[in-house]
Amino acid sequence: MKIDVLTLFPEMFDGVFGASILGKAKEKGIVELAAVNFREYANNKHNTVDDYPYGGGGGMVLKAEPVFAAVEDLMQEAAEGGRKPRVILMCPQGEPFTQKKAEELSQEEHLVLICGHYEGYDERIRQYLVTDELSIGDYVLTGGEIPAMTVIDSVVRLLPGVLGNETSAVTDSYSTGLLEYPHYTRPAVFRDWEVPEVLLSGHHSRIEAWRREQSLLRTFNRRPDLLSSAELTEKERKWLESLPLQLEEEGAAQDDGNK
Ligand code: 9D3
Repeated sequence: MKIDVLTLFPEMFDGVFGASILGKAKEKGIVELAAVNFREYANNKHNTVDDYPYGGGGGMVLKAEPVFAAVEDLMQEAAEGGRKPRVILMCPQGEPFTQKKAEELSQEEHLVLICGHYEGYDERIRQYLVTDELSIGDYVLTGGEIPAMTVIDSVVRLLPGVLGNETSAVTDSYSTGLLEYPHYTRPAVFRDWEVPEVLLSGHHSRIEAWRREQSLLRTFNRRPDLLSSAELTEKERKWLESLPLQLEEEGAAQDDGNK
């Protein structure tokens, strides 16, 4: 896979592209990552990439020309296979980025991500160049670079050969759509705080039942929005419907599960 990022701040990507899993994926030749300064494609004397909005108002608008020139140049460079890249605009108005979208993008050969720091992009970039618009969530950042890093990180870890077996992306797809249960390791008592008795019991079916219940409670308390698409048994659904709000996760399980 080839991933190009168009940005006015390519140096922001130096650390992220070089370190850890992404750095290794690059070394292994699984992914080619490049941060490209699209100011290099400005066709005017002062290398300007933005201009005042038609119709007036505050803020600057990113011009169409340098973005089209940069994307078209990158398309030609990577066009050997004849496949068109996904051209992804990082913007607050974009579709919310999800794991499903990461899986979809991980099937592509070439991604181009466009990052801006502007009040807006010339609308013709959206209309005639971009294939996807993505936001990473409902909070305001200073630009699209950190969102682009988020998308790249989540896509690259899905590429075959990037993760080891223990942390394999395949394990993700075994996931239940629920939040994870609590984990504990040694010592069994730390500052008077004990590990739940059931985990020390060696009773595998009871441990499994406790973990399932903890996952359900945690999801119920923290992310009830996930429950509608989680894989639940009829019994589990009925049990969740019977719960009061803000049930204590650990205590509730001990009261409910171990008696
Ligand atoms: C007043 C209008 N603002 C939109 C909410 C202007 C604006 C603020 C911040 C325009 C761009 C930005 C910079 N953010 C991004 O480019 C961005 C972003 C984000 O801020 N949050 C979550 N996802 C994304 S993707 C790109």
